[in-house]
Amino acid sequence: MMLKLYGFPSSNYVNMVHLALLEKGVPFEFVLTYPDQSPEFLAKSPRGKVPFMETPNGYLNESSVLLEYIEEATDGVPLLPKDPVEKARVRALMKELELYIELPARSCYPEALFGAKCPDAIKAKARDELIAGFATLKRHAKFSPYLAGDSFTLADIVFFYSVQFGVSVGKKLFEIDFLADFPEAADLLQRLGERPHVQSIAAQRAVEWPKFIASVQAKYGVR
Ligand SMILES: N[C@@H](CCC(=O)N[C@@H](CS)C(=O)NCC(=O)O)C(=O)O
Repeated sequence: MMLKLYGFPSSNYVNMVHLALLEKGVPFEFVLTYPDQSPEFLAKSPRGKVPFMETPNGYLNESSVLLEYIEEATDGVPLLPKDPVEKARVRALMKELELYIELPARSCYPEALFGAKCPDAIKAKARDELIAGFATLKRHAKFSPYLAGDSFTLADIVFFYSVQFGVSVGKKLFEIDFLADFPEAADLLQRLGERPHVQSIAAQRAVEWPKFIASVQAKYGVR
């Protein structure tokens, strides 16, 4: 059975897993799916979220777990180093990006994307966390020339989606340009953006994006 990835193209988390499959050259099927809380959906993805995957041995969920599963269970271009310490270093970067950039940015995403008001206390917390998150990345990432060293890894995939999101939240909500004094990150974003698979995912996202924004606006009662 071919692996199936369930999700929609406007989701950063879905795109990370989608990009890993494409970069590895693993055969898979993309099944356009929007999250919901129905019993049928929750039986496949227990928190009602995408992405999730169907494997020959059942369903799996959580993007970081899917990235690791794809790496371990399939052939193709390796996206993690073999050496346990080097591998742990890549995983540390992935975790820092998720916990300290993606998640704080996400806490304010309705305001960042379409102006629904985010409570001030949450905004203040997100601002502090994002500042610390970008400082962490600056300290830890190698940019030589990829995030964790000389080869493209899963950390570059998480970096590409989470950092762009963090930068856009910084600009829209806090008037902070997190790339202004971080040319290495700006340069890596640009180089990653030129990869053909990144561009094909971006093209699919661009088609769906207006519809996605309209649906979340409806959900938040904006406009
Ligand atoms: N921790 C999850 C987060 C996934 C996530 O938040 N997905 C969003 C789409 S970008 C979703 O399905 N949201 C629906 C919901 O929260 O009800 C992961 O890494 O897979």
